[in-house]
Amino acid sequence: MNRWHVTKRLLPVLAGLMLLLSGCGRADLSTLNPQGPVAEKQFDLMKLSIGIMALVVVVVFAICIYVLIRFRRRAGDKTIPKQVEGNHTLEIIWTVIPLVLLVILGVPTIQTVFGLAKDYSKDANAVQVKVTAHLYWWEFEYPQYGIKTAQELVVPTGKKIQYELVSADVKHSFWIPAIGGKMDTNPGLTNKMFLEFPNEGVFRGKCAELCGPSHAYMDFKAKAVSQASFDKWVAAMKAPAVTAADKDIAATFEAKCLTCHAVGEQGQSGAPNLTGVGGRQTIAGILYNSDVVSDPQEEDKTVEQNLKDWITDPQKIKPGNQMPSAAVNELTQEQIDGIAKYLAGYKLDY
Ligand code: HEC
Ligand SMILES: [Cu+2]
Repeated sequence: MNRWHVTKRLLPVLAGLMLLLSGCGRADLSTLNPQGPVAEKQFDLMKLSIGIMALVVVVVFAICIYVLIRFRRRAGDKTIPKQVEGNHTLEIIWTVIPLVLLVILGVPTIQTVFGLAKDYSKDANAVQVKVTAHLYWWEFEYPQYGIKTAQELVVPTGKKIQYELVSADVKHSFWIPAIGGKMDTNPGLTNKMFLEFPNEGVFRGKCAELCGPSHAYMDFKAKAVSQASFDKWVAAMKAPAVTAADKDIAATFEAKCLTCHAVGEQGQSGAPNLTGVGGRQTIAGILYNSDVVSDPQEEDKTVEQNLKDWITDPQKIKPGNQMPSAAVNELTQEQIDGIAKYLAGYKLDY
């Protein structure tokens, strides 16, 4: 096969790769399109290290190719080339250059790493959030306000958000690619990190540590809103819980669901707090609600339908998660529909 043939075959592969990579850079998802100062600093480090590595590769390959061609053995040449073993000048050159490169790489890296490790937990202006990772959902507690939510982390723009990160079970990792991270969550050990959200918007969060069969579905959203909206949200979270209008549905919900879940102040919290769940972008972090957000890349179902699907068979959607199916919970179709309708209408105004 001649060279042109090989190139011709590689072209579609390269074109495909380009197409694939052009998907990178989504402002709500990508480290390559940072949306906050922390992610920006991390991106700067990536650019610096990739730049240095690329430079080394180019220079080394260029010298290598030049030497291969320029000093190749020509026909009839029997001489032995000049030997450079133990040449001090050369040895100093190839020791000093990597040393300089490492210093260029190391100084900003250490500066950034220590800068990003700053602790704002005593800063009265910072918003404190305690993150607890569970198989396969995220709990967000705001100790300053005495509220807890799940799957959708609501934060005000322009403030330092200081996180305390732990896990309730196995090791997970908290990551909002466009904003910053990632940081492991461990059982029994608290990690700290701060992030900043200069712009309003909804950013996608991920678990970045293989934690079980539904690891890839362990998504959450970080919703950055204005300070006024945030205050409204806090007040709405603290308001008395809204119960189902239908008495039977309210009783079923209390008996079958509030054993694990909480709405408002009632119930326990071994499961996501469901206060205002109907207004969240997703159910369980992955089922997009078409009436709250329209995302052409995701399946388009209304929040009520997503709730029905989830309550009916959560194991089908997130294998291995801790919520029992409707069959195990002994719910009739009528009860499922009633509860889904109630929760879909449970929205917070902020
Ligand atoms: C044994 C405890 C348990 C019971 C009982 C239970 N759930 Fe759950 N539920 C969970 C857990 C755990 C999750 C988180 C699953 C995950 O995402 O990994 C969850 C998730 C959910 C979610 C998604 C929440 C979100 O933030 O997106 C909804 C909605 C929900 N449950 C509704 C119900 C309803 C309605 C009932 C009663 C019919 C119920 N659950 C009964 C444990 C329970
Ligand atoms: Cu995880």
